[in-house]
Amino acid sequence: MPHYRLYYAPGACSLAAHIALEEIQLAGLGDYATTRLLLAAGDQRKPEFLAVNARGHVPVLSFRVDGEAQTLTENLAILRLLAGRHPQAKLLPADAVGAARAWEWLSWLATDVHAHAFMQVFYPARYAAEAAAQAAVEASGRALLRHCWQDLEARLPRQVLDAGAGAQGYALGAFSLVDACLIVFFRWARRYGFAPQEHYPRWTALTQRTLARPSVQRVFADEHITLDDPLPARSKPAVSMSSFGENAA
Ligand SMILES: N[C@@H](CCC(=O)N[C@@H](CS)C(=O)NCC(=O)O)C(=O)O
Repeated sequence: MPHYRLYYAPGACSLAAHIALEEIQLAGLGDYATTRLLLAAGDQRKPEFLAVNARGHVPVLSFRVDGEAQTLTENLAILRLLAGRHPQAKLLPADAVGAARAWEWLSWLATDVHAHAFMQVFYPARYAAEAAAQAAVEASGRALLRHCWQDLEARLPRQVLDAGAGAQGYALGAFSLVDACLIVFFRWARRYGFAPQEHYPRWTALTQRTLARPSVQRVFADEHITLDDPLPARSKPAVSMSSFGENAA
């Protein structure tokens, strides 16, 4: 049975891979252990983690293929590996069009939403040196995110609102990696004051359905997170372009 190790930070984008691994484990298809990093404490920049991923990012997945150790970085690559190695876990639609729809969502979330918009809100000091310019960067990220949330809500199918939709009440009908990612962004949106629960009924209903899954319950307990965790105060003011990681997800 395949065995994995996931390097993760609580509530970070690694949460989607954590949920995928738990789905695989609950289905009896593989097992995993975790190494926890605290981004606010700078664990991602410590030599022992940089030896695992020189980019200083979670998630990282380690596993063996034919006895040989492999280390895989990048969220989408990790999700792709887990879905491809464990088709019985049904983490992606089996048909080509359905799978492409999933990647349409996943790539948009990883690029436009995470790498482009959210990074400006998380780390304005990486984009500008002066406090006023940093405030403008953050405001730009927030405006982009509001647009993303409207786009996201409009693209979710109406049936996610049906209380009786059950196992077909997810973003693509059946549960998939898309839902595992959407709950990460819903939690971030709450923490950063976008109040998605007040403005986006489809995304909220979908999140509640995803949250009720045994895999998600277990992972949230394991990471010691909830949907309602408040944002901790920044440990340092965002004043330096070399100030990385002070405002983690
Ligand atoms: N391109 C990477 C980005 C991963 C990433 O940004 N991870 C964040 C957590 S959500 C991180 O580790 N941040 C630490 C830092 O930037 O110092 C991926 O998609 O996996």
